[in-house]
Amino acid sequence: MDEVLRNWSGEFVLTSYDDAANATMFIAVHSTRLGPAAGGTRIKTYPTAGDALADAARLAAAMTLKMAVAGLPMGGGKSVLAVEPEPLSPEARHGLLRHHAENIERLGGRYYTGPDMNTTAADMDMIGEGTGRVFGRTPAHGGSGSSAPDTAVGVFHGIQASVSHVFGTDDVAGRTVMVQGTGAVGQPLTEMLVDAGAKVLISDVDSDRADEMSARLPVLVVEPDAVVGTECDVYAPCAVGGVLSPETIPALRCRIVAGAANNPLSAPSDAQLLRAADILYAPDFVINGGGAIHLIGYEALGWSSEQVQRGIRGIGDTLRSIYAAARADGVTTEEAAERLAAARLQA
Ligand code: NAD
Ligand code: PPY
Repeated sequence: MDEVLRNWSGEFVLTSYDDAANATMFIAVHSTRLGPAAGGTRIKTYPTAGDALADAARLAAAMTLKMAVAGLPMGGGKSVLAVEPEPLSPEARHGLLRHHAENIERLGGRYYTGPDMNTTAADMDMIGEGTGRVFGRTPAHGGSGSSAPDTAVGVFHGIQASVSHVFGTDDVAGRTVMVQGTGAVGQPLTEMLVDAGAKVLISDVDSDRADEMSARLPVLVVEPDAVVGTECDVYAPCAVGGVLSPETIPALRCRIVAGAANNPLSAPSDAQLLRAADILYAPDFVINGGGAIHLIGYEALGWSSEQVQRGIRGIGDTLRSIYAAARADGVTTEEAAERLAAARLQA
């Protein structure tokens, strides 16, 4: 844990333990430079508490970049509730989320939460019983509902911008796209790609999900362990992080990586490996910003749906300028995106 904190550029971490749920709780606040920190609450099982802290710290840092690049007046934070492998009872989950709400209140407005992996709008309603500092509640509880469909819209614009950079036209018709993970983001993304005439391959470790999609859409199902070696124009990781590593990058048979997954690089140096392999990489904190634009736009800035959609379309334009800057400066797209974020953070 000390190594994680020594190498982290963030402001502070609140830690606590929930006895009833047997859960170690972290709220990592990376930066409040542009406004109060915001970022989702992830419920997950980790090998050690140190791994959970490392995940929270890295995800919070990515939120700082995400807000800066999207031009949102918020900083970066993330919460991780590290649970045991056994499923939580509904009572223990409710108690854990209420405890989390108390911790958010203790931070006095320096951190706002929202949904992330394994948390839903209904979970945000429970957090909302104890704090108003929560985005993404159900509309019945005054929130803007799930941000996942708008995250998918942003990824779709990002795929178009990436295809345009590599192939000279942003038309995805006839392009082969591999969507890894057909969950809350992967499903609507697959539907948009099919509507636009792309050849879509899907994969999910939950085979029922993949089968349900292939029964109603013209898509082909790929086994989870075959995703990396599958030939395609665009690989869209929309499941877990860490899928791009020194082990997987040499096996990729795609021209573009552009998907929703947070932290798909196993380490920052993987961006260099992708560049050397002539694979265009859409930085995660740029292409998956649609959810943050939805949550902050509707709930903190009072935007109309036109304003939110304009913001989400901007993801494509931002990626185009990042790709142009990376080419002009001879750096990775990750480096070009980080420079854009740094300029906004210093302004
Ligand atoms: P989700 O939990 O709804 O869906 C993830 C899907 O991936 C599930 O169906 C799961 O079975 C599948 N999966 C897990 N491991 C897999 C593997 N190895 N191979 C194939 N499938 C696998 O999550 P989501 O909300 O769709 O989010 C997807 C990713 O996008 C996550 O990394 C999340 O952090 C990121 N993200 C989501 C949002 C949002 O608005 N939901 C915003 C920004 C980033
Ligand atoms: C993410 O986009 O990665 C999130 O964590 C979702 C989010 C965005 C903005 C505020 C709260 C949660």
